[in-house]
Amino acid sequence: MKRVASIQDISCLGQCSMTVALPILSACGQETCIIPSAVLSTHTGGFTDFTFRDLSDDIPAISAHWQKEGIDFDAIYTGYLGSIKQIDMVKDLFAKHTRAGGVKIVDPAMADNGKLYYGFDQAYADAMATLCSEADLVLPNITESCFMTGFEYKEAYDEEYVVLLLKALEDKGMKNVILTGISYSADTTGVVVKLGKDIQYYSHKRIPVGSHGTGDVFASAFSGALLNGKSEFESAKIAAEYTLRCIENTQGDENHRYGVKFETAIPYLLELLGK
Ligand code: PXL
Repeated sequence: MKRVASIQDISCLGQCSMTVALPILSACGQETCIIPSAVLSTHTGGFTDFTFRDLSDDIPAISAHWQKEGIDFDAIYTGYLGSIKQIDMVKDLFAKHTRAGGVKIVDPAMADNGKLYYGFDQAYADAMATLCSEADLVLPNITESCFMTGFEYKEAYDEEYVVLLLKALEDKGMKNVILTGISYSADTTGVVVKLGKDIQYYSHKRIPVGSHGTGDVFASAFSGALLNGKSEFESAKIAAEYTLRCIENTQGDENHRYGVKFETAIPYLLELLGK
C-alpha cells in the first residue's frame, strides 16, 4: 500500500475537493491521509453566504507532529488552497514530508472558463505558479495556465496555441504538465500529457454541460492511478474516462449542478484500474 496525503478544503456539500479526493484515493487502494485547509458549508461556485473557516493555523502544528513521528508520503496531492499563506505552507510540507522517490502533484484549482474563482486574485495566481514550479506534476486547465503565465486566454484555439501555452508553463518551471479540458472539435475534448519534451494527447467524447468539481474528480483519479503504478499517460486516460462517466451519471438532473455523482461510478474506476 502506498501512502498519499491530500491537502485541500472540505466543502461540506458540493462533491468537490476533499469529499471527492478522500473516497476516490481510498477506493484506489491507497492509505489516504488528509490536511484540510479550510471548512466551508458549500463550495464557492454558484452558492452565496457560505461559511469559511480557515484552518491555516493548524497546518504547521500537524506538520510538526508528523515530523516527530517520522511521517512521510509516496505522494502529496494538493487542490484548492485558501490563501497565499497556505501556498507557502504547502512548500514547507513538500520539503518535509515527501519520501525519497515520492511525487508532488499540484492541481492549481483556482479558475475556469477564463475567470478566477471567487476570492482569488492575480497575486494568488502568481503564488500558485511558484508552488507549481516546485511540483513534479501539475494539472492545470487552460484558464489556470493563462493566469499563471500571463498568456492570452482563448476559448477557441488550435494545437499551436496549446504548444505555446505549454512552453510558457515550462518557462515558469513547470516541465511535466497534465493539461485538462483541451478541445479541438465541438464533440470531443481531452487531456494533453507533457513530460519534459514529450507531448501526447488523449481525446474522448465531450459533454457540452459544465459541471462543478470535475477537475477534482480528474486529479484524484489521476493520482490514484499513478499510485497504482500506471504511467502518467495511462493515468490521465483512466482519469478522463472516469470523469466522463461521472458527468454522464449526473446528466439530466437539473438539481445537481453543484457537483457530479462520482460515487456510483467508483466500480467503473476500479475496472479501469484492472482491480
Ligand atoms: O472544485 C474546486 C473547488 C474546491 N473548493 C472550493 C471551491 C472550488 C471551486 O469553486 O469553491 C471551496
